[in-house]
Amino acid sequence: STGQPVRVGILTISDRAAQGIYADESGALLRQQVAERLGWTVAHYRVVPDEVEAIQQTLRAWCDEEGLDLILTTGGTGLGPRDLTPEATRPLLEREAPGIAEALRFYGLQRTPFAMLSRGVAGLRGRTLIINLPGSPRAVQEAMEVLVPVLPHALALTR
Ligand code: MTE
Ligand code: CU1
Repeated sequence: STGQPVRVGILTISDRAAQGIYADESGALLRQQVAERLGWTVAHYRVVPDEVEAIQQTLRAWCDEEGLDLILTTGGTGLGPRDLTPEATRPLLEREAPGIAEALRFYGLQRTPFAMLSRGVAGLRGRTLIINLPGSPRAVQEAMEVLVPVLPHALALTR
């Protein structure tokens, strides 16, 4: 471990939030949970539309230039024609961590069968751990219940 503060990026992926049609509640919730429950620094926060180029540009910059420790995305994991977050994320991962995505779906499935509709992926690009979360605030809340107890150990391994 480096002793340096953990730096996190929060990326909301939503056409409507990017257009300002509604407030980004899920991103706000993630920022709050990362700060309050994990005590980590939200170094970057951005809202982009459901477009592969915009998603990949942000992920590349935050991994390759900023060297963030963790990126949590929210939204764009479902079955809609513009749900492209997994397609944008997967080719950037150098090593997948499928157990993280499996755990999120497993926990969610015990609360709603709709959890099976999320196609989110997780893994490492360099030393940056990237995790796709579904878009709704409820799904984000449930995902953080799974992730908060595990992330400190996960990042102790990458740092
Ligand atoms: N996972 C949990 N834990 N709780 C939820 O309420 N909602 C689901 C699913 N995963 C949900 C969840 C729903 S309704 C959908 S459509 C998919 O995530 C995909 O959501 P997204 O397209 O906003 O990423
Ligand atoms: Cu849904």
